[in-house]
Amino acid sequence: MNVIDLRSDTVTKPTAVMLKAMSSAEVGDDVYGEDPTVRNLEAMAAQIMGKQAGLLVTSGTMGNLVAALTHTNKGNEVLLEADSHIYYYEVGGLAAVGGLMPRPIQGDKGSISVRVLRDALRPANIHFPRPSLLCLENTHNRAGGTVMPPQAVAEVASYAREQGLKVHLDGARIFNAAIALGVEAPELADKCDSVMFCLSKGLGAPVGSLLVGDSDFIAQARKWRKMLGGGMRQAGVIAAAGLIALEQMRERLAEDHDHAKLLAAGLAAIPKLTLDLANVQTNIVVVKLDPSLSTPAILAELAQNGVLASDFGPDLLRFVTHKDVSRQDIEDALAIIARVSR
Ligand code: TLP
Repeated sequence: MNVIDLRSDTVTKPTAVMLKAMSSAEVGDDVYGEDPTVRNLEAMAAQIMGKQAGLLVTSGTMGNLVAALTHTNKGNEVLLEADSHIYYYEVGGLAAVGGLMPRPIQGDKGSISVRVLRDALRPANIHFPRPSLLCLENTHNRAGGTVMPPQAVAEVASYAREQGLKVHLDGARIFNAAIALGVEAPELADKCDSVMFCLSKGLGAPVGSLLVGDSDFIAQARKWRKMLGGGMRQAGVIAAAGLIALEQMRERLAEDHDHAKLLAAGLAAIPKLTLDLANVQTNIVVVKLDPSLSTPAILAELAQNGVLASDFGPDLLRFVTHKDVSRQDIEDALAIIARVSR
C-alpha cells in the first residue's frame, strides 16, 4: 500500500544529492572547530539570515533551548505565545533545564502584538521575576502554519528590545514564511537577536538545525551546546546535507504551499470537517472534526487506508505537505479522507 504521510514535514527523506554529498563530505573534529563542512554550513546560515555567526545544533528543540539559556539568567521570565512550540512541545525545557519562568501570552493566529506584549510586561517590582526574553514563532505551527509579516515582527521585537528584552525567533519554518510573504529571510530576522531554523523539515535534510545571531552570542551558545551534550565530532556528514538543503530546497517550498491549499479546499468541502481557508498560508492544514467523529478513531481508520495525519487536540487533525507527497498523493488522500469521515 502506498502510504501518504502527512503527519509532518519532519518525515522527509534526504535527496540523492544529499546522500552523495554526505558520503564524500570533508570532515574533522568539530569540537576542535576543525570540520570544514560544518564551518561552511554555519557561515552560510548566518549569511542567509543576515547575522554574524551560526551554530549547528542537533534539533530545533536544542536550538531554542540553547538560545534561551544564552539570553537569560536563572529565575528570569520568558514571554512567549501560549500555543508556541517552545511552550507546548519542548518538554518544559525552559523550566527544567534553564530554571526559567515561562509566561505564556495570547497571540492572534500566532502573532504577538505590541499591545498584548505591553499589557503582559509588568513594571519592575520586588515580587516579579525579571523579564528578559521574548520568543516569537514564524511560521506558527499550532496556529496552522500562519505567517507573521516583517513589519509585525519588527514592531513587536523593537518594542521588546526598548524594554530591555532580548528577542529569539523560533523560525523552524522561516523559509516557508519568507516564500509565502514574498520576502527574504533577513527581513523576518532583522530585529531579532537570534533565530533558530530547521534543515530537517521542509528542506529535507535528515538531521540538524541552525542557531544564528551575533558573534558573541554564538560563542556563548557554543558553550551551552557543549554542556547539553551537543558537541558533535565529524558532523560534516550531517552538514553536507544541510548545505544542499539551503542551496537547493528553499525555492521548492512554494509547491508544498500549493499542495496545502489544494488539500484545504478539498477538506473544506467535506461536510464533517471545518477549517478556515484564510489560515492556510503555508504547508500546514488544521481541521476541526464534527463532534460525531473521534480523533483517535479517524486517525486509525485513515492509517488503515494509507493516510497518516497528526492528532492536534481533542477535535483537531493536522496535515502537513512536504516534498515527499505529490499532487496526485493529495488528490488520493482527499478521496480517502472524504470516505473515512462520512
Ligand atoms: N515540530 C514538530 C513536532 O515537534 C510538533 C512538527 O512535527 O511540527 N519549532 C517549531 C515551530 C516546530 O514545529 C518544531 C518541530 C520545533 C521547533 C522543534 O524541532 P525539532 O523537532 O527538530 O526538535
